Amino acid sequence: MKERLEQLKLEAIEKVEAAANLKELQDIKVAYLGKKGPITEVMRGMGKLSAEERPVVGQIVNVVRAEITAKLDEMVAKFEQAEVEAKLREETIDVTLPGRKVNTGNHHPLTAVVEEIEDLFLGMGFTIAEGPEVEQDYYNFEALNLPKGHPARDMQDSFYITEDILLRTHTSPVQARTMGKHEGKGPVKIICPGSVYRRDSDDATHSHQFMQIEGLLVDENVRMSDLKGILETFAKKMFGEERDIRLRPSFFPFTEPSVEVDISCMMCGGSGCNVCKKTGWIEILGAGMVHPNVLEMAGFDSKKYTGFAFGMGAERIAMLKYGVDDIRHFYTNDTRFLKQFGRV
Ligand code: 2U9
Repeated sequence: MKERLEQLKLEAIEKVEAAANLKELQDIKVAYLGKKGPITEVMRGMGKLSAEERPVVGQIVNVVRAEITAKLDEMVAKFEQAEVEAKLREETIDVTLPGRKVNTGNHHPLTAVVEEIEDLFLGMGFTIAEGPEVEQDYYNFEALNLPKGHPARDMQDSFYITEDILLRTHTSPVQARTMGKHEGKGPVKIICPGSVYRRDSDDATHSHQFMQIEGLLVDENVRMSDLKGILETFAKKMFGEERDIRLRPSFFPFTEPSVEVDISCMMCGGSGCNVCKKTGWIEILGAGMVHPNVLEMAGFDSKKYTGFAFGMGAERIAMLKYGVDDIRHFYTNDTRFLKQFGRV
């Protein structure tokens, strides 16, 4: 029996040492030390031994069990340690790795330009006025000296919703509404940014929806020279101090006299290039002195009050400022285009 136990011990220890993982160790433990194992079987047979033999064999069984258990514990500890080490290796943080890029996003170039223009005029004492994009015919046309039948309010150019309601074709109705609220008392000094809608075919320079920024100053003694000074300041701040402006006669129903305003070419400095079509000048906006009819319709005494107004397309300004060659880039949301502008 003693030899049998010795044999079992050696066999078990050999298997424990050859085990490849914790699962195999557990199986060996059950196989040798479990209730159905050979050692338990030996212990069961001890009843048949003599009184002298029993404590001797019992002692040997205890030693064999203890040695197998010790070997098992040693190997379990080894595997557990190896497992911990592997896990630590796997979860090691390489503090020298570069961090993940955080996408912060940026303003849409059009938003950036509109905000820049707003800031510029706020700095010159203007306030921002807004109004509805779905507008009454009266404010969009009539109040701006464009009576029914006037060629400039051609049905072809406007999105009508009913006979009297349309999508505004310019932000001028905001000025008309604001003047009405002043009840004939100046000053009115506002800029009106916002979306406008025209039944145009979209191409590189036209869009059926675009952003306008218009301005209006109505007070006593407002002169054309005030308009020129304000627009010159705007042009220099927006396109560089070395820019000049020039005013060319034009016609708008709501202003008299009316002008178109050119800026000296920011590409060639005025010597002539492809951008300015060899003229040295680029048109950036329209303007004029508010027509007396418009003042009167808004409740202002045109003998006491005069005013100037101007209007520009924000896309055109952004295209000139950033060298964008197609207005549709602003609406197609191609991130390759939008990302170029960074946080402006
Ligand atoms: C009131 C009185 C007068 C606004 C004006 C222009 C000239 C003008 C165009 C520029 C390019 C429109 O976006 S565009 O196509 N605008 O040329 N706008 S004066 O005059 C007003 C507005 C409101 C009560």
